[in-house]
Amino acid sequence: MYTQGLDQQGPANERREGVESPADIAAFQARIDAEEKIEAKDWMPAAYRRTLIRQISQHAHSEIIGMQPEGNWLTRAPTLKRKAILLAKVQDEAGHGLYLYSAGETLGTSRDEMVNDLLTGKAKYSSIFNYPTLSWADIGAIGWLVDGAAIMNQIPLCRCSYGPYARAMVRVCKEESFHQRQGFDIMLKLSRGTEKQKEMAQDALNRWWWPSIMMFGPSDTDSKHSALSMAWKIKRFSNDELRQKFIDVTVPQAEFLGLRVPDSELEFDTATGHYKFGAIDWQELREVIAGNGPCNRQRMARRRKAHDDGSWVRAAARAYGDKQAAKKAAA
Ligand code: FAQ
Repeated sequence: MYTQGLDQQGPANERREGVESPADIAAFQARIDAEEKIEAKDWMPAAYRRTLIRQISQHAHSEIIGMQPEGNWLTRAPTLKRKAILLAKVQDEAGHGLYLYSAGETLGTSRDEMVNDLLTGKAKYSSIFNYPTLSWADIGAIGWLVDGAAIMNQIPLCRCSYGPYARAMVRVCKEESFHQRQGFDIMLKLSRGTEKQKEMAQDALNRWWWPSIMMFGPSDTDSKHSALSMAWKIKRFSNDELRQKFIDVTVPQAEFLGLRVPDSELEFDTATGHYKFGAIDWQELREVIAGNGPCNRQRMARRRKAHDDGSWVRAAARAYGDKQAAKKAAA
C-alpha cells in the first residue's frame, strides 16, 4: 500500500546519497522540530533510516509472532462467539504485521530481507510473546494487558515523525483498542464467575503482569536508542514514562475486576499522582530478549515451519508474475 511509486528515487536523494553535511542534518532536524512529516522520498540521515527499519521491522515481527500464543486457543475458545472474536483478533494481528512490513519497505528494504532477519535470529520481536498461554484466562490477560500496553506505546507512534509509520499506526491503534476491550470483557466475565473462574483470572494476571510491564523495554538509563529516537520524534515518550502511564491506568482496572496486582510494593503516591511499584526483574527481560524465555525456541521453530510450508505459494506467485510479464513483453 505504501510502496507504490517508490521504485524511483527522487533527484534530491540521488544527488546526496551517502553525503551527510552539517547543513543537511540541521535542515532535517529543523523539519522534525517544526513537526513536519518525513516522507519516503525525502532526504533523511542514514541513522534515522536504520533506526526506523529496525523498529518497524521488529514491530512487524512482533505482530506476526504474536499470533501464536492466542492462536493456541482458537480451537478451545469456550463459545462459538468467543472463537469468532478471537479468530478476528488473530487475523487483525496478521494485518498489522503486513502494514508494518509495507511501511518498512518504504525505507528501501524488502519484506524478504526483513523476514530473513527474523528467521536467522538477527532481528528481535517483543519479549512478551515468549510466554505460554496456559488457560483461557490468559487470552483475557493478553487482550487486557498486552494489547493495553501495546496501545499505550502505539498511540504516540501515530504522531511519529515518519509519515508512513505514523499513518499505519492510526488503524492499528483503532483495532488494538477493540482487542483490549475484548480482553477486559473476558477478564470481567471470569472475575464475576465461579470461584474457579476467578482463580483462573487471578492466576493469569499473576503470570502476565510483570512480562507486560517489561514490554516497554529497558529503563531509560539503559535504553540505548531512546535519546536519538526522541530527538527525531520517532518516540514521543521514554520507556519509563510509558510504563508508568500503563501502570497508572491499569491498576484501577484490576481493582474494578476485584483482582490483586502481584506487586506487594504497589502503592498510590498522592504527592505525585502516580503508583509506586516494585523492582522489575531486568535479568528476566535480558534472558527473554537473548532467546532464553520459556517459549522462544518453540515460537521460532513454528515461524520457520510456517515460512517453509508457504514456499510453494511464493513460488506460484513468482511464476504467475513472470508469466504475466512475459505476456506483456510479447504483446
Ligand atoms: N522485547 O534502546 P531500547 C503488540 C530491545 S506489538 C524485545 O529501549 P527502542 C501487538 C530493543 O529492540 C508489541 N526486545 O530500544 C500485539 C533494542 O534492541 P536492538 C511490539 C526489546 O527501540 C498484541 C534493545 O532492547 N511493539 O504487542 C524489548 O528505543 C497482542 C534496547 O532497547 C513494538 O514493537 C522488548 N520488550 O525501544 C500483537 C512497538 N524492549 O534493536 C499480538 C514499537 C527493548 O538494538 C497480540 N517499538 N528491546 O537490537 C518501540 O516502541 C520500541 O522499539 C521499544 C524499544 C519501546 C519496544
